Amino acid sequence: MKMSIGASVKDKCDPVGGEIGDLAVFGARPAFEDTLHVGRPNIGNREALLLRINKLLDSRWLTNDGTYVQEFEKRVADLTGVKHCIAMCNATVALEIAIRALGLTGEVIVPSFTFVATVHALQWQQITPVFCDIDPRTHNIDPARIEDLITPRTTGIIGVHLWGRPSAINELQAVANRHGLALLFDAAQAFGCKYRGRMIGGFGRAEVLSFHATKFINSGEGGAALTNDDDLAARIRLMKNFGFLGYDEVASIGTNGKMSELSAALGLTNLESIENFTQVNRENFEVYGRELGHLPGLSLLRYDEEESPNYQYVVVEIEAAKAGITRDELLAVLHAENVLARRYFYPGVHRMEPYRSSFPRSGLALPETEALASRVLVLPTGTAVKTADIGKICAIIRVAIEHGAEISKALVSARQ
Ligand code: T4K
Repeated sequence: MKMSIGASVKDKCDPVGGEIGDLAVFGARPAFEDTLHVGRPNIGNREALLLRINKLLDSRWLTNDGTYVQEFEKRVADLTGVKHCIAMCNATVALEIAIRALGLTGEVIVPSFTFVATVHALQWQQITPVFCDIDPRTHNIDPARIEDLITPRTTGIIGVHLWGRPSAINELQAVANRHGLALLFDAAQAFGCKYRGRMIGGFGRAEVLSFHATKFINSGEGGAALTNDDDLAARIRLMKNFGFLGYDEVASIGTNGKMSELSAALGLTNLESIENFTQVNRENFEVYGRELGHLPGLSLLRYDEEESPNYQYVVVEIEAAKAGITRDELLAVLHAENVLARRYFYPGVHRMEPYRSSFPRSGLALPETEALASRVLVLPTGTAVKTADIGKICAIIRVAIEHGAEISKALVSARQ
């Protein structure tokens, strides 16, 4: 009996012998009534959170280095084994403050294949970002390409631990040492992860974490700078609180980068569920791995257990020539089914403003970044996504690839 894609994908998750007319992108009913997102927040124990919020309201102390922020900083410092954790309102401000406290000026080398905030944090301080290409195997900055980019104006390097997978830290540190450059890590996605047996947080001069709603552990909005350097920590602490040393005494320029007590309450509560979040993420990842393992032209980015991954991102690369369908066509198929997969970090920061206008030719030196930006797709995971949903998502992807050429042709003619 011939089964249609609609029946198989949408009801049975078994797309044998389907017809492309049953896909929502061609007008059929979407597989999901409610949209599935990348980055639905992981939520810990509600009662524990409400208890904390009640105490907070009773205390009438809502921000400015309250007890929850202090406790959150201590927990994060203990967990990462780093001497100082300075919690802040988000990772973007934490990056800006760390960059300023490190005294970076002139030019700083940074990957373009990252969330735009990494680069904006430099530009915001009037520092010129110098884009470095990535290693296509790791998606992280390629240390072998850095020395060619160093000029007399270069003061630092920012490595990003993308998807929670650590950068080539030793190699980056060696380049930084050779040239007297400060090394800073954007560890926004890497909370809980390790590099060669040591927790992310204590590498380089400082590392910055994000606790945004979409992150593995969230505090709604939130971030932190981590460092083992006492002086740097003191400068960062001052800067995130207007430069105040005490009542009426301002020691330096500063801003308002403080984390609120409400955010810290959420962060502390979610931290208590860290093992559960990791387990759910890992199980989701394994289901994706089993279901998508052997599709032509699709490869799933793997994690190394030794690096204690948080599995917060399920990242696939689509090679159109083998899959028969482009990444963007697959994205259109998924979006029509209400699966809001994302093209992180398309098209690369160098193709976003103001960088596109300032450095119109930078793409020429970023072939790996440009190629990768056209291949990557990030799929929904986290505690809000059910195993059955993942089965359905994978069934849609299987159908899309099994009928890749046909779907591609139909989409092209629909556009004409
Ligand atoms: N460096 C790196 C490497 C980063 O990845 C990030 C943040 C930063 C620095 C800066 O950190 P923060 O300053 O934000 O602390 C999201 C996040 O907003 C962003 O934090 C994150 N990286 C980036 C990878 O993803 P967008 O532009 O994709 O969209 P957004 O925030 O609207 O959320 C994505 C999806 O999540 C939506 O489809 C809906 C869902 N969502 C979102 C929120 C906020 C929810 O379901 N509930 C929510 O509360 O950036």
